[in-house]
Amino acid sequence: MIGERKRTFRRLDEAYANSLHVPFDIKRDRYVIFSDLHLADRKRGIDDFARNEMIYCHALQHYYDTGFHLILNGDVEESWEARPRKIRSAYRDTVYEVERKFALKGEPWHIRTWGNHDDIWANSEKVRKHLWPELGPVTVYPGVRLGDNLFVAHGHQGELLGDSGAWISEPAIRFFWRWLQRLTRWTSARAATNHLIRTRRAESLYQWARNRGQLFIAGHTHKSMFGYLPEQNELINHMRRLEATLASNPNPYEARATIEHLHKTISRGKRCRRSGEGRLPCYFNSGSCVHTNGITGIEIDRGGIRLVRWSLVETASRSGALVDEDGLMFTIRPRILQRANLAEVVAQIKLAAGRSSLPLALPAAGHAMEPALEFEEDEDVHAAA
Ligand SMILES: [Mn+2]
Repeated sequence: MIGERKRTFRRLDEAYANSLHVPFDIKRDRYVIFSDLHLADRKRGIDDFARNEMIYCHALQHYYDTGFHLILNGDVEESWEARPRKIRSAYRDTVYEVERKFALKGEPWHIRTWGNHDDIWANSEKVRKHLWPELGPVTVYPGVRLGDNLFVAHGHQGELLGDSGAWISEPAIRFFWRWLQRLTRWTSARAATNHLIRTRRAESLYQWARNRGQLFIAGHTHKSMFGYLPEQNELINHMRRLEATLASNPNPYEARATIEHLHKTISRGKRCRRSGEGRLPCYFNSGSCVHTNGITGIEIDRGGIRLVRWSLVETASRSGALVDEDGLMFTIRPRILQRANLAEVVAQIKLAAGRSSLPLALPAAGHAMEPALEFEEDEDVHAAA
């Protein structure tokens, strides 16, 4: 079996080659990117989105009113935990209603990519059956390219356990794999909850972006990122903490593998620093829409790139305020967490790619991809889980 990094690179190359390519005007275009809504059926314990529903709808309406294009970058529906029909009826009049406004304007005003939790959309029949009634005739892609230097994809590609078995070529085994995952909820949101897996994932996505000379905007890890990776100190602290608690770790095998990986990453970082290579601002992550209070997303706005958070903020003004059970008044507000000049960031990435001796050739468009999941989902199996 090949390593996770190699597989990630191969999978991302495939997604890139099969992505939607949209012309991009850096000076004029406005895009907002959200991912990881994990819409389920509003049941407690499964549906973490429900608490942010109002914030999300409010934010989307704002972007619609101000002329933004919308990219929903994977894990929109939590199809491992709930049936598409139930998700649709739970959010028909709110989430889908506001998304439909973008969809009605057509591409590229509305673009969707699939992630691991909603990879049923890799199957166009399923899209037709479940999304068309809510959104009209939309297409879901493995990724989207804005111009020649910006790439948006979910970021689960090539992950050993998070890629939902799409890497298994035999349909019957793939089916069994998914069934097992549902039954045990074993790997569900694994990358999202385990900090160290998340760091490892981010590192692979970063390396791909760097090697390919792309500004890569992902989701999947639920950890928002703005053009850089965790500092060395943060990695060293994690490694030490993990080493110190190894004896009581419920997953010692994984912990040991992670320590080894962190060790390699830290030494590589030291080498980079010594050679003056530094870190390139090529990896961004929109975070998620299932934070405890609020949602995070990435705005690409007329030459700027920003990481924003929309949340409930306490207010003293009664007008337009939302009131909770305790009589506290709230309003929904966006806050810019980080911002940068997009042209400068892209120039930096291109410069580094030009200097690099790594092969930068991209696969030709139309490069063969593995077929979408063909099997019918067994809904009874899921009900039993
Ligand atoms: Mn994901």
